[in-house]
Parts: sequence; structure tokens; C-alpha cells
Amino acid sequence: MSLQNIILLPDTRLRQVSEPVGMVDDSVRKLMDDMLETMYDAPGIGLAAIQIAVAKRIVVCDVSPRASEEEAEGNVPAEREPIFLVNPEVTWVSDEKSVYEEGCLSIPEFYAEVERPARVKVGFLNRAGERQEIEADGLLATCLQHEIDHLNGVLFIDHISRLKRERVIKKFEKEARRRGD
Ligand code: GNR
Ligand code: NI
Repeated sequence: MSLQNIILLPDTRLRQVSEPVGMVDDSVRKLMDDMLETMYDAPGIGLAAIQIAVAKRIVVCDVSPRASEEEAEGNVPAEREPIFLVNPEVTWVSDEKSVYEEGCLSIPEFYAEVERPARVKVGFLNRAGERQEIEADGLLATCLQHEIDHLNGVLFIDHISRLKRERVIKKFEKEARRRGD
């Protein structure tokens, strides 16, 4: 497994629409393993392949408590419950909404409240390439919607006010210029 670099706003690749995966083979599973390691290291609760500059419709997530935290010596190991999703699609959303304070590993240290459907059903191919559907609520529902947005070039800042969005984009453009990229 290897840690990958996470691309940041205003990298235009974050606006690309990712391509469907034809077959879940060992190269796809290797990519998912690299994504999961990169996500836990960050730490984060979800990651879309485009965040490591791979424009394929692949998502990993793990919203289990403390899964991404370092295990302190003598502590019970954190229970990791990763989910691997290839070509995920939202097949149903609830009318009920919920609001979460969201963040994004590609927009570090910026957080804002986003309203989304409280529950969703998502169809996808699992690690074995089999069709699967999950019904999610709570943080997982929000995380899956945030990740599927990434596959379509959509960022959580697209769901906040234009004033706040333009302010955060300017800040990251300035930071990128300062770094010289
Ligand atoms: O680590 C992450 N936390 C988070 C918190 C609230 C809503 C969505 C997320 S996803 C984010 C990781 C990320 O950027 N995934 O694309
Ligand atoms: Ni994100």
C-alpha cells in the first residue's frame, strides 16, 4: 500500500467528471487500498479517487468512531469498517433533510454547514465486483453524498452561499500562488 498526495482547491482536476470503472480487478482493488490508507492517514472519513488525481468513479469511506485516529498504546484498537464503492449512484433520497458541518480534505481547515437529504440509498459495485445497495442515514448518508458529488466535479462549497464560496476560493488561490503552484 502507498500513501498518495491529496490535491487541493483550486486544482481544476477537482472539477472533472470521473469515468465509470469497467471491471473491478486487482488494479482497482490496489487503488482502493491506497485511497483507504491515504484517507486514514489524513485523517478523513471518506475519499474519492479524483482527490488523488485519478478520475475514476471510486469512493472509500469509514465513518466508524475513531477509525481514523491513532491507536494510543494500551488502548483497544479502533474498529475499522471501511466501505469500498465502485460506480456508486444515489437511487433514492428521503424528503427529510439534515444539516452537518462538512469539511473536505481538498479544502483543508474550512468547515461549513450543508443541508442534504437525511437518508439515501446508494447502488454500487463492491470490492468483489458484485452489485450491492446500502441504505444510509446520519453521517454516512452525508459522507456518501459528499463523495458522489466529487465524482461529478461538485464540491461541498457549491452548496453554501456564493459569498462564502468566493471567499474560500480566493483564500486557496492566494495560498497556491504563495506556494508557487
Ligand atoms: O473527512 C471528511 N469529513 C467530512 C465531514 C463531514 C462531511 C463530509 C466529510 S468528507 C471528508 C473527507 C473528504 O474530503 N472526502 O471527500
Ligand atoms: Ni471531500
